[in-house]
Amino acid sequence: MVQNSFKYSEITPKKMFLNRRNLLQTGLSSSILTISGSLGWCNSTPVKSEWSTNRKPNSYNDITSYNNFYEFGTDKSDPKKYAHKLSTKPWKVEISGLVEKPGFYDFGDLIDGIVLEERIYAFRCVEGWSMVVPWVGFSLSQILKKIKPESSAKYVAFETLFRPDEMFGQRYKILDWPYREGLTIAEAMHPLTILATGLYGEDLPKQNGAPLRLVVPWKYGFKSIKSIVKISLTDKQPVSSWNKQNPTEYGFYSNVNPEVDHPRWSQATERPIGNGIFAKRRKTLKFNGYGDEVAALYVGMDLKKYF
Ligand SMILES: Nc1nc2c(c(=O)[nH]1)N[C@H]1C(S)=C(S)[C@@H](COP(=O)(O)O)O[C@H]1N2
Ligand SMILES: [Mo]
Repeated sequence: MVQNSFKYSEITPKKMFLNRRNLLQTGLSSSILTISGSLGWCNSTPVKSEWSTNRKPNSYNDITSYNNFYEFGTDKSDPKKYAHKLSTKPWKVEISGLVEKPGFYDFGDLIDGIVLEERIYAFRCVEGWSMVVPWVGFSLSQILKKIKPESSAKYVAFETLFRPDEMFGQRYKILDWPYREGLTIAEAMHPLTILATGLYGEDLPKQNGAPLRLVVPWKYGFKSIKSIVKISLTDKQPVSSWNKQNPTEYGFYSNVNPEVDHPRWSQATERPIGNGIFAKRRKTLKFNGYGDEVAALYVGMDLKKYF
């Protein structure tokens, strides 16, 4: 295993401590610790992946207490208060559509063998706020390789679970539930597109979309769908919940673009969360600063039309 990577079972420092103590108690410590040492136990803190930004991450508190997760209410403080009601064990993900290996995968089986990385990404919400988040995750392309899309597949569609007894927001017609999102195959295969399973080196808190959520850093935050239970490959453009709700305000592509304003507000600048309400706004960068990596995906497209 390479040095700057670590596996799902190894990311929680608490868990590692307990494992070691168990080993010590059984008296098998020396031999097993030697083996596991070579598997990276001593490298529990991942170094930045090559795709990470140099910008300073927001605090754990900022990232986990200022959220959009309408299934748990529309206030930024609601998800932290109510997301604990969601049960995430067991967790199955349905893989369907134009793939060679469809099925209901247990979360653990789906990510089995995949090496997790820390990806520090800029994150820009369509409402005008932004954060920097140290995600733990892996390129979505790794899952796609496992499930083998057929050549006719042109898009990847995602769905959040529908469970109104645990997610009280789903009892109200705020959106046409379940929350849905989609990407083109090229976007989904891009190495910057990740499925996150954690942040700050720990399992994903429920308010941030446990146990598995999408993160597409050059797009507005609403594309980064949380608590995914279904991934399907299609030949038609999938439903995107906000696009369906209000197509004149939210496009399918939703690339961060300071040159294309939202009909009701400018997208030229953003408010970084965490520095107080009077903090200086930042200029929003095209593709959220990831233009060198992703602009090639949209060559020849009119981004005012395909917003
Ligand atoms: N299922 C689901 N996913 C969702 C949302 C939601 O309401 N439901 N909100 C989106 C929006 S608008 C944003 S900005 C991000 C917020 O992610 P964060 O709370 O981890 O910062 O989640 C996105 N994913
Ligand atoms: Mo958002």
